[in-house]
Amino acid sequence: MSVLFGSKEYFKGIPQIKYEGTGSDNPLAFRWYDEDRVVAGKTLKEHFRFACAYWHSFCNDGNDPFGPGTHLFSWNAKADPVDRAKEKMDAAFEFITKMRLPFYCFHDVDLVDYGSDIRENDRRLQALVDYARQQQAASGVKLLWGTANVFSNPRYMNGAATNPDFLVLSHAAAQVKTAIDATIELGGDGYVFWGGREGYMTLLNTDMKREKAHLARFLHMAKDYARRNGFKGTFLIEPKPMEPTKHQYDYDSETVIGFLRQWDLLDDFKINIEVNHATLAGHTFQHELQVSADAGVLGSLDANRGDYQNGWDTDQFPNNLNELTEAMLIFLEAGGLQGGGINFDAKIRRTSTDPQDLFYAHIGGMDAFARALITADAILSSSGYKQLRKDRYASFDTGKGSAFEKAALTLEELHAYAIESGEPPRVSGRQEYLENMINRYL
Ligand code: XUL
Ligand code: CO
Repeated sequence: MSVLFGSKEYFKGIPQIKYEGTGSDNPLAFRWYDEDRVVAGKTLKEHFRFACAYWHSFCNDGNDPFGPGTHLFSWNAKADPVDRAKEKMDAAFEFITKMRLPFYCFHDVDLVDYGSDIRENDRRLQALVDYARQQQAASGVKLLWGTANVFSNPRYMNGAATNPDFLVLSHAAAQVKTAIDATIELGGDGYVFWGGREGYMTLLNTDMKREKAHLARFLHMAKDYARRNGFKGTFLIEPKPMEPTKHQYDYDSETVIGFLRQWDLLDDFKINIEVNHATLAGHTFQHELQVSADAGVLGSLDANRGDYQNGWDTDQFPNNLNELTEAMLIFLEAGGLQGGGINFDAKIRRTSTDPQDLFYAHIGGMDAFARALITADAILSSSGYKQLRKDRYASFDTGKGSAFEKAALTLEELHAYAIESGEPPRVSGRQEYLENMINRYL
C-alpha cells in the first residue's frame, strides 16, 4: 500500500502505524494487529477487512446537544463545497493509509455537502466520486460500502421510505439512486440501508402496515435498479431499535430477518450488525451475531461500544476483550462475514482533541479485535469448549431424542417416555467454568 497525500499533510508527524508486538510501549503502534498473521487459515487483514467510517472521523466535529464542535478540522477551510470536500478527502486518505485500514465507508453527504437542488447534488457527488477513484487507485484502499443519508435533512423528519408523503419518499429515492451509482462506480462490496427515521414517534398518526409495505417496495426498487446496473455486491440492512425514532422498524436481526423473508428479499440482503445497536435493543452483540449467523445472513459489522451507565448510542471505540472474544467465537464458527468487513462506526470523544486521538482510537479497536480473534481461535482449537456444548445436547443424538428431531415421535409417545424414564438428572450448564475459560485464554 503506497502512501498518497494531496499537497498538504494533515496528520503531521504521525508515521504509518506498524505492528511492533506486545513488547512495544509505543502508543502509535499495533501490539496485536499483525495484518499478515495467519489465524484459522486466513490473515488478520483478510478476516477483518477493517474500514474507516468517513462520517465519524472526518465530518463529526465533536458537537453535542449542549454545545458546538471542539475538533478543529484544518480541511474545512475552502468556501466552494467541492474544493472543500476534496481537501477533506485528502485528509481522509492520508489517515486511512497511515492507519493501514484497507477499506472505508461513506454516506453521500459525508463526501460532499448537499444543498436542496438534486441535480447540483448529483454533480457534486460525481466530482467526489471521480476524485475518490483516483485516491483509491493510488493508495490501494477500497470501498467497503456506500449508503445515502436519508435521515438528517429536515425533509426526512417523518421518515424517508416510510414517510407518509410520497414526494419525500421520491426525494429519498433520488438520493439512494445516486448513492448506488457512486457505490457501483467505486467498486463497493456492499450497499447499506440504515433506516434512521424509518419508524414512528407515535402510533396515533401512523399506519404501520402501509409504511412497512412502502419500505419493502422501496428496497425492491433500489435492489432491482442496482442489479440492472451491474452491482454484484451485498445489500445490507443495519438494525437499530430506536433513536432517532421512538420505534425503528428494523428493530434487531430477528425482526429484520422476518421482514426480509416476508417480502422476499432474503436472496439479496444480509445484515450489518452494530454493537451499540444490539445493546440498545436489549441484546448482546454476541446474540445478534448468532441470530444472523444461524440464518446465513451475517453480512458485515459496525464496530463500537455503548456505555453501561446510559441508554443511548454513544458510539465509543471497542475495547471490551471479554465481549469481543465471545463475539469472535461466533464469528469464527460461522466462517466469518459474508462479503462485508468491520467498519469502525465509532467516534472519538468530544474531549479528544489531539490529531493523535483518532489514531489511538483505531489502533485500540484493531488491537482489541485481533487479540480477541487470536484468543477465540485458541479456545476453539485447544479447549473443551465445543465438545462441552455438543455434549449438552447428547440426549438428542440417539434413541428417542433423535427420533424427536426427525419428527418421528408423537406427543403421546413423549408422554409414555417421560413416565417410563422417571425424573431427569440435574445437569450443570457450567456457565462460570466457561466464563473463567475466556479469562484463562486471554
Ligand atoms: C447510526 C448508524 C449509521 C449507519 C449508516 O446509528 O449506525 O451511521 O451505520 O447510516
Ligand atoms: Co452504523
